[in-house]
Amino acid sequence: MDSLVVGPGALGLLFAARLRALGNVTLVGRKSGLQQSQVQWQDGTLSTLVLPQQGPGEALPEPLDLVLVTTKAGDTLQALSLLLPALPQSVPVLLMQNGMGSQQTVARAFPGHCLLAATTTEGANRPAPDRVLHAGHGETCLGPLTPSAASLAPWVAQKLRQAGFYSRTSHPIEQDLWGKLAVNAGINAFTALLDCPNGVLPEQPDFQQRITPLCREIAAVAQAEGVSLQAEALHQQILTVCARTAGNISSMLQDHRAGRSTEIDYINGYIAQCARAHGLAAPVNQALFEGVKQLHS
Ligand code: KPL
Repeated sequence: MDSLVVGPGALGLLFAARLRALGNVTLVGRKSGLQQSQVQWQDGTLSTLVLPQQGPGEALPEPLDLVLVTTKAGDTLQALSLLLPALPQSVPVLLMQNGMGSQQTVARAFPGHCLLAATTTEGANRPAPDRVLHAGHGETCLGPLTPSAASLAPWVAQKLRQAGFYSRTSHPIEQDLWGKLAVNAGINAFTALLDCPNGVLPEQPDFQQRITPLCREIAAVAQAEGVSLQAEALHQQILTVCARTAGNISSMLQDHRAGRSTEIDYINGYIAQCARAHGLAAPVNQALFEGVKQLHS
């Protein structure tokens, strides 16, 4: 059975390359033209990925058993608005975006579809447009967003395992999405504002001054959303991720440097918006959100 990967960035190409071993894979991107890509695995093996490419408005290949969506959070609804009306509602659609808010918007727009969300720590980067590097093995957690997806979640996790990704189901997936959101909220905006790799962040006075109140805000908002998250544990986790990914340029800093719009609306912006909905104050999240918006303007 065939898969469709929407959003041929580094992560999309990485998953496409592994799924290719299980069946045909078609890539859907805004711009076509990528004929082939070299995928280099962690063990140094290099393989050439040649996939059919199509634009979002074209007819879908058949039969499809999985749609994987790796678009930027801000592009997801628009990309799926063109695709989902043409897709049988029973085909599982796995959303893999940074932050939160975009997955819930898609689920509200297409409640009859079999929608799942995932968070992954697989590392991929793209040193050149036609080159993808599997930078580090991670874990992919996935779970249902719409009721019809609940029974298919184990099957999707198994398919990803067969493709070579360590993956498991999680219910409710919101707990895992919040866990990743909270870590990104403590790293990404700071790296964009301070223009530094993740590993340099803990030495920065601005980060040192704001990280404790930021973690408290995030934990309070998470709790109001029914998610259990401890401020001190989060602080520790952020420092651990900074150390583990010391040389990384965060996705937000990469977007900013490349002049692309960032995912700040779905990270600190999402937390600030949830805080308002619960009548809570989130001044540090709000300041980081506004700071990154200003960078862009
Ligand atoms: O997920 C990330 C990102 O850059 O978006 C972190 C964890 C910060 C690693 O760079």
